[in-house]
Parts: sequence; C-alpha cells; structure tokens
Amino acid sequence: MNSPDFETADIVIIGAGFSGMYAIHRLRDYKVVCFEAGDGVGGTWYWNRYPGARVDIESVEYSYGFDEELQQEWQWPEYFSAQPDLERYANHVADRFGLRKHIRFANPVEKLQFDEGENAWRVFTAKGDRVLCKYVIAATGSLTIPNIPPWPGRETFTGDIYHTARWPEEGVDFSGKRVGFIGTGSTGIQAMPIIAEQAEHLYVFQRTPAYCMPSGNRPLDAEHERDWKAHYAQRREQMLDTYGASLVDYGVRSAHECTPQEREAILEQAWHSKSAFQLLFAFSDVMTDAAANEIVCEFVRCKIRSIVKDPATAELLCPTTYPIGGKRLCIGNGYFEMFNRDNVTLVDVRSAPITEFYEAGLRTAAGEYELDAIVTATGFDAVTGAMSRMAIEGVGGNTLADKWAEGPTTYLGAMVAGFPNLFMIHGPATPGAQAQMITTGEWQVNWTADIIDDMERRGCARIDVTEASEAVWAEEVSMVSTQTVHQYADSWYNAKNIEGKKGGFMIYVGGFPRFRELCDAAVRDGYRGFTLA
Ligand code: NA7
Repeated sequence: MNSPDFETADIVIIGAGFSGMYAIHRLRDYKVVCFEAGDGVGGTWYWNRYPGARVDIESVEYSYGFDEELQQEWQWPEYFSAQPDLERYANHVADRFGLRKHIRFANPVEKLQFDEGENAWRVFTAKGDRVLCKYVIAATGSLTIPNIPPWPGRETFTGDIYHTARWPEEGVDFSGKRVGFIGTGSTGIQAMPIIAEQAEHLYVFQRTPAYCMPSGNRPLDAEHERDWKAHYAQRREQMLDTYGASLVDYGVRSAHECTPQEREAILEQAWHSKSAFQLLFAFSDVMTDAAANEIVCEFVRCKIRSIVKDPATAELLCPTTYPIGGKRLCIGNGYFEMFNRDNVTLVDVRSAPITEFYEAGLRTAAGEYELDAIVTATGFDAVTGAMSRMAIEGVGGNTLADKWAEGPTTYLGAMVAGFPNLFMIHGPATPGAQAQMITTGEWQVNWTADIIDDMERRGCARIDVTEASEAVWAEEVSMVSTQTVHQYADSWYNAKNIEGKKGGFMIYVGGFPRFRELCDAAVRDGYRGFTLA
C-alpha cells in the first residue's frame, strides 16, 4: 500500500475500552494503531465516573482471562468493583502489556472510507491523523453515546446540568443544593442514594419504575479470592458455556413446580443472595414464561411496599407495565430505602411528562420545580450510537448511515455487507450486555483475530459478508427474541429507549453458547455467509 498523505498500518482499532485494549494485545504482531476519544483507557469505566458507579457482575468474573499471571496477581477489593477500581485495573493492564504506545488519545475517528483499489480503509481522525490500513476493528462499545432528550429551554437553565456518562473528573458537590434527577435505570439507581445524602433536596423524576434488588456488595474475602485463583482457567471455560458468560446459580426448577411456600423461600434466598441478578435465575423459567416471571415481579413489588413507608410513593415505585428482566434488572444499594428520607420526593413524569427546562428549574405538565442542578441519567443511544456518528463509506461509496437507516443489519454481529475488512466487537445483534462483556469481548476479539490470521496465511485481500447472510442472522436474532420476556419491555435492547429510533431487537438473546457455536460453525464450514477474495 502506498499513499503519500497517509501513514500505513495493518489494523486500526477504534476504542481503548476493555475489548479494544485486548484487541491491541492479541494483534500486537501486526502494526496496530488504536484511536480513542477519551484521555484514558477503560471505555465505559473511563466515562461513567458518576457517584456510585459500580459493576453489577462479580469482579472475579468481570475481568480479563487471557493472561494467567494477570488474574493471579490482581486483587479486587470488593465483590462488585467501583468505577475507580475498574479504571485502575484498565490502566494497570495498559501499562503491564505495553498498550499505550499503540493508543492515540483524545483523537476520535471521524471518517472511514473503503478504498476498493487498495482493499484497505482510509481512516480520518479529529486530530488530523490519516491512516491507510487493511483492517478496522470497531471496539466502540454499546453504551458510548449519551442520550440527551431534546427538552426545550436547556440553555436557559441557570444551574448546572450533568449527564452521568460525562461526569466531571473532579466530582460534584451537591451540598445545600436542590437537585433534580431524571432517569431511574441502572445508573440512576446507583447514583441517587449517594446524591440524596448530600443534597438539600432530591427530586426524582420517574417515567418508568425499575425492578431493583440489593447488590450484596462487600469486601472480597480471602477465601473466595483463593478459591477463584485456584480454579481460574477452568472457570473461564465454564463461564463461556453459560447463558450470560457468568457463573450465577441457574435455577433448574420451574416456578410452576414449586409450592407457594417453596417459591417464597427460593425468592427470599435470591433477594438476599450475594450474587447479583439471582432473582432472574431463581427458577428455570423466569425469563421465558410470563406467569413464572409475574411471580417474581410480585415478590419485588411486595419488597418495595415493605421497604417504602409512604404507601403512595411505594405504589408509584412498583413496576407493573413490563416483566422483570425484560430490561436490565437494576442492582442497588439502598435505592428504595432512600425514599424514606425527608429530603427525597418522587415525581411521576409518566402521567405528567417533563415539558421544558426554564431559568430556575424544570416544568412538567403538572407543575414547576425550582432546582440548582439537574442530573440526567437518561441512558444511551445504545449499540449503534458510536458507529452511526462516524462517516463510514463502504464499497461503491455507500454509507453505513444509509444502510442502517431502518436499523442495523449485520452478520453474526461482526460484519456488515458492503463494508469489507471492518469488524465490530459487541456490535449490533451480539449478546452485548446480556452476557458478561469483558469475557465475551475477549472471545469475540479472538474469533476476529483468528480470521485475520487465517486471511493473512491464505493471502486473502478482502473479506465481506452477503446480504443473504445478514438476513439469515436477522431471522435468528428475531427468532430468539420471541422466546424471552425481553420482547415485552421497551429498552435500549430494542431501540425503544429513544423516541423515533429505529432498530428492532439489537441484542442477541439466544445465549452466549449458541452465539459462540454459530460464529464458530460459520468459519468452520468454509466461511459460510462470508465472501473472501
Ligand atoms: P437506561 O437503562 O436506558 O435508563 C435510562 C433512564 O432514563 C430510564 O429510567 C428512562 O425512562 C429515563 N429516561 C430517558 N428519557 C427520558 C425522558 N425523556 N423523560 C424521562 N425519563 C427518561 O440507562 P442507564 O444508564 O440507567 O443504564 C444503561 C445500562 O448501563 C444498563 O442497562 C446496564 O447495562 C448498565 P424509561 O425507562 O425509558 O421510561
């Protein structure tokens, strides 16, 4: 490849989050350049530094498995690590494996253009870098671009407005302030109890109540750590064989096989278990059978009514319109208890939506709230957000934006027809957040890297997928989505978290083992669904 204004590389990796970092390491024998929008590594755990940010999967699992020494030497202080510990870990990995020399920080990719003559991508970045490379790996994350609803009057508000995914590094002091908080998903539920302790008053603007269970977080005990370290290799393998790449206790009995007393005992145990998400696996059919699911929903509603003292507030906090697990189950620390504080008020913005911000606060259809600060935890333009914001031109100058106008199409979540040599990690229609993302990201990077290695061995210039194979994958994604309760909730999984967003089901909910087998089988069967040149 020879192009005077362009530096050349074998592979450009977009994003230095956990998958991008591992991709740099795995592909270090090639000339690799990584572009990262942030000033540091860690992706999600770099950007989401709001108070209370914490992973909801055990850290012994939610960590890299590619290097035995790394997993033996690293010590997690808690079962469920807080953001600073995850960021510290990301930095440790970057230093330990010499990744930084490949990463260009604060330098987002703006444009990708496929050069058909060269069979290579021209990469253009915000800082003016120009790279010609054979392969691009987009490790751009599923939850990268904050969703900021277009409320009118934002610019007139005289206080501060924050989004949890763009939290100031120096933190925020809410002492003595009247704070409005919008968004009661996983993020809001983590942040609010901490802010409530500081603020003069916290107004919680709730559109949809959340199912939430206690996290059971605690300092990591030495015995648990020893046990994991003694069995790490074997457990990493086992994880890949479970639905969510996580070793929670998957219930084997249907809720319908249990007596009411047995159900109550099982659910109580799950609620108090030290393993997050256990409610969803208390019975074998919570995620697949509406009646079994409703038993768990009602259990949580009873918990809410028993915790929250004011009956009207408790009722408003009870989710009734969607199944538990239909969107991600929230894992909290004192969320429902927070509503017993005198300085916390729950405001229903389902019946009376937010209409605008004004100089002194915000207005809903029912009233006016004077505020000093507004925090939005309104989620993300998920899954497709980061890819859609780059100008990506494939074969024939066709753009990804046009191709995805009605929603993303992919083959195996990894490639898009007409965009050769461009791979995605955690792309649309992969298990994404339905499986533990560090381990499954590592697996996807290995699968991708094996394809690249194989292409280089064979002397192939170009790999693409066909529209027919995209259609086959779309059918698989849609088929499995009708088998779980996810279909009954509006969430970022099905693009319904943002008004007007098109996309349908963007997460593969058929389980990681099935996903892995389908990806492996496609390659094994002579690159079924791909075209190699
Ligand atoms: P989520 O789960 O998408 O939650 C966003 C929250 O913001 C949710 O409660 C939304 O209500 C609320 N929201 C969004 N737009 C509005 C408007 N216009 N008015 C009022 N409320 C609004 O994002 P998170 O950051 O909490 O979690 C994302 C993932 O991170 C999570 O799934 C885990 O994987 C970790 P809605 O429910 O749409 O009515």
